[in-house]
Amino acid sequence: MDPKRDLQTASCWSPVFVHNPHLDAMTDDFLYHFNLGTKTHNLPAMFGDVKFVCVGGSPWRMKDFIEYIAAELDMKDPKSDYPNICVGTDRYAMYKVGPVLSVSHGIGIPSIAIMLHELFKLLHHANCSDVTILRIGTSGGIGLAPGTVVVTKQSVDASFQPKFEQVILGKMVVRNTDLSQSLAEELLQCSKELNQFETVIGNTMCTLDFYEGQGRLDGAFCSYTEKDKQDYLNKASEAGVCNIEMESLVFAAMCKLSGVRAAVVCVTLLDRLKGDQLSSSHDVLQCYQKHPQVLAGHYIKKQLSAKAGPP
Ligand code: R2B
Ligand code: URA
Repeated sequence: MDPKRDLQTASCWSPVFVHNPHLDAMTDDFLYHFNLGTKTHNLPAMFGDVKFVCVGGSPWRMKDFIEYIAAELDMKDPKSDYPNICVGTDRYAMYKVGPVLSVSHGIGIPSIAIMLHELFKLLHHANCSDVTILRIGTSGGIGLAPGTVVVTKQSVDASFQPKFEQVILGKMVVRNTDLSQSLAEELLQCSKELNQFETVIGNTMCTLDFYEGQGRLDGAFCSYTEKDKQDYLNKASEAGVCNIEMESLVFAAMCKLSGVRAAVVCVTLLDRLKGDQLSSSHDVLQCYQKHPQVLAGHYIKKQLSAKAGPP
């Protein structure tokens, strides 16, 4: 690997960047969808020690994750039920234990993009440094056994292109979706150490919709055949796509802009070559959804013990 292409691995002090000159002129900044603000909250005191941020679609799953990581890090507080830090809003949920922050992002690019704008400002206002961010989520797999975890090599759009396009002031802006390759390799190594479930590194296709956008045959509308669907998914597979989800493009683009090391770790809930419906039992799906949490937990524990040095 060319070290110049993976500058995020540099071990020097690395802040969370925001690139917005207008912020300097603001005397206070209210993060509306978190219901947190620089005037109303002491953000450095609340969040200054954050080193790992895990984000995922569902608020329940992110609460589940904070309970899991608290137990893994021996930081469980018998008196605390891990209150949602974003009280007074039901847009996103946020939980914290020690250096780990767990935040929900809802479904789709617009939802996660809004959350990430406010998250990066929060980390910036809190003077956080050397932050790693993981999206721990779910996806549909292509030719993989359900339960397999895919660590994203590159996030691609529905035409298999590694770019995130957004209209800003009426003009198309194209952003790079590179993720840290070294972090992806470290996560793969963690999975080998755990030896609990299959993990692969591959491309992840990010779509704007769960049904027609992912070539499903079971939406309210569909104008293509089963063969058209199979041809499309096979083309995606030939382009290196291992799984399909709905947030990784903007996640990768925004993490790159803010200079934080980032990875996308999604479990596959079904094999899309075999079907479209998520009809496995609740227990089976719950079990699959634990896989990214377990992998993130192992990675975080390993990083913290490496930092603490030998006992
Ligand atoms: C995976 O699962 C959700 C859709 O069910 C979406 O947020 C995603 O990326
Ligand atoms: N999430 C998706 O976006 N697609 C799937 O098929 C499963 C989960």
